[in-house]
Amino acid sequence: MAWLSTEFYFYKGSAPCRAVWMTLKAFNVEFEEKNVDLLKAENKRPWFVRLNPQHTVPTISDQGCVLWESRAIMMYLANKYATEANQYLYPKDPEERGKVDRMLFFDMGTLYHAIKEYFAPKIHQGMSPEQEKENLLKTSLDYLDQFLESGGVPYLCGERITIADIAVLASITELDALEYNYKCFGEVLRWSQRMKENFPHYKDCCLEGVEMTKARVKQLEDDLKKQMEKERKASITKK
Ligand SMILES: N[C@@H](CCC(=O)N[C@@H](CS)C(=O)NCC(=O)O)C(=O)O
Repeated sequence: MAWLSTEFYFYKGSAPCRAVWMTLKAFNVEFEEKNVDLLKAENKRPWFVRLNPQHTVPTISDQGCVLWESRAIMMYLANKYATEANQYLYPKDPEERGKVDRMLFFDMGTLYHAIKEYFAPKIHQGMSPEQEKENLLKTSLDYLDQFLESGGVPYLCGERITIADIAVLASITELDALEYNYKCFGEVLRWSQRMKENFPHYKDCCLEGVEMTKARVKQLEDDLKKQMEKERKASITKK
């Protein structure tokens, strides 16, 4: 039988991909990197759509098991690859696990959702975000701040890092990439600094992707400015 490896389809400029990448590293999973360039629409190519009809990254094919949805992949990797030494990343105890799952779902449905909604015009067109959508983002960051404050522990679910911290860190790196200032959420800022200092895979899995997004947004903003200037000149000439 042919050896089936773990393939990781990803794009470094994607926050959910960074979450899965950090998780693969945290559980010491050996994997093959399969870069899918979203800017070249490689995710829409027939071979990829056959693998994942939703054509999203991250996607993994783990010994033939194909999964997408970053947080589901993270839970799967933990279920499959955790050892005694790193089981704390996704505890088995139902109450402890429930708390981790709660944060994973908060990240998906509230925090990352708010980030995506607010920044969509900037990421896709280099346009300023809609101010009214910022309220949703601020509310989500405020919730996170309160969770951290009332928890009174260094990480989201206790004394040790879990996959919930990894997922939320990935979402926060999107705020870094979009140069959004979250300093006024003091607990979030301190927790994110703690994660960046103490989680060993942060730099390798996040920094390049953050810079990619920064450069891409700058390019889009410059293109938009040039386009607007061209239209302005054209309208003057017409008059
Ligand atoms: N909820 C999904 C979101 C995945 C997602 O939307 N990925 C984006 C990149 S950040 C993507 O693949 N976009 C391309 C597309 O939807 O065609 C997850 O967490 O994995």
